[in-house]
Amino acid sequence: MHRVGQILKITILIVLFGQLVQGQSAKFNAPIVSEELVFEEKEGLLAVEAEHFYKQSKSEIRAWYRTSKEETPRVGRDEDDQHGFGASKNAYIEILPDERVTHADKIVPGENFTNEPGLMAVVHYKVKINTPGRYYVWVRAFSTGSEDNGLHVGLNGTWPEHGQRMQWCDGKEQWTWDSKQRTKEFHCGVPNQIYLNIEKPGLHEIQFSMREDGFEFDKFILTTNVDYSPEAEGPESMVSQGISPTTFPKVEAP
Ligand SMILES: [Ca+2]
Ligand SMILES: [Ca+2]
Ligand SMILES: [Ca+2]
Repeated sequence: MHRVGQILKITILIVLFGQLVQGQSAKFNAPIVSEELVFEEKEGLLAVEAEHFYKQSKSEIRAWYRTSKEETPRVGRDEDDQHGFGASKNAYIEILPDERVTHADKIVPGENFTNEPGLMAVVHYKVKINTPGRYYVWVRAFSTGSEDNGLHVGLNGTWPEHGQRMQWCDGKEQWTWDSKQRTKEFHCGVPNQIYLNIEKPGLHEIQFSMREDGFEFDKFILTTNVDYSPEAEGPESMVSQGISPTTFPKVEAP
């Protein structure tokens, strides 16, 4: 009887601990900025931290989870280390679980991959555009193997052709800026083909959606300059209205 009691006690503790961890992980997919927060473009340049989305949608099968010094989501399979070190503002978001880790793992469209934009794991950002025009989109990503390196970008709920299939081949094992579109001919992507045409000044919404699970997303930039190329953590983001979120604690080098 005594042993049964002990086993029961341990079982209850394990279940409670599991729920605690799960509960905390679930929290890491909640927005940390309010719906009132709007980022602003100035002189043809806009920068936004990926972790500053105000909303997620289509997150039933895959969702974005935040990682920072004190926050490590545990949501199913995720085999690589965390990469908070070197991330802009010491935080990033990742699509989890990551079920397709290597080329050997089977592609399951609608689950671990989707070539269709806007279908799965969408993050939304509010921005104020002062200068209408064509904006080239740059994203800072971290990929460890041959996978986890595709994303889609859209505008005001639409997913134009030139926001589809952003692709990274260079810069493995480090935070890497890129702006290339994967095509049939060029699997590693073509430069200057990822852009959004923003025709009117004012409030707009930028969305990103999953192409590959396990994608790690630090920050994005919109620029009207076709020759622009971001360096290091990129420019600071500017706020048009609302309160800027607080910065996460610095992450030491692994
Ligand atoms: Ca991962
Ligand atoms: Ca993956
Ligand atoms: Ca970041």
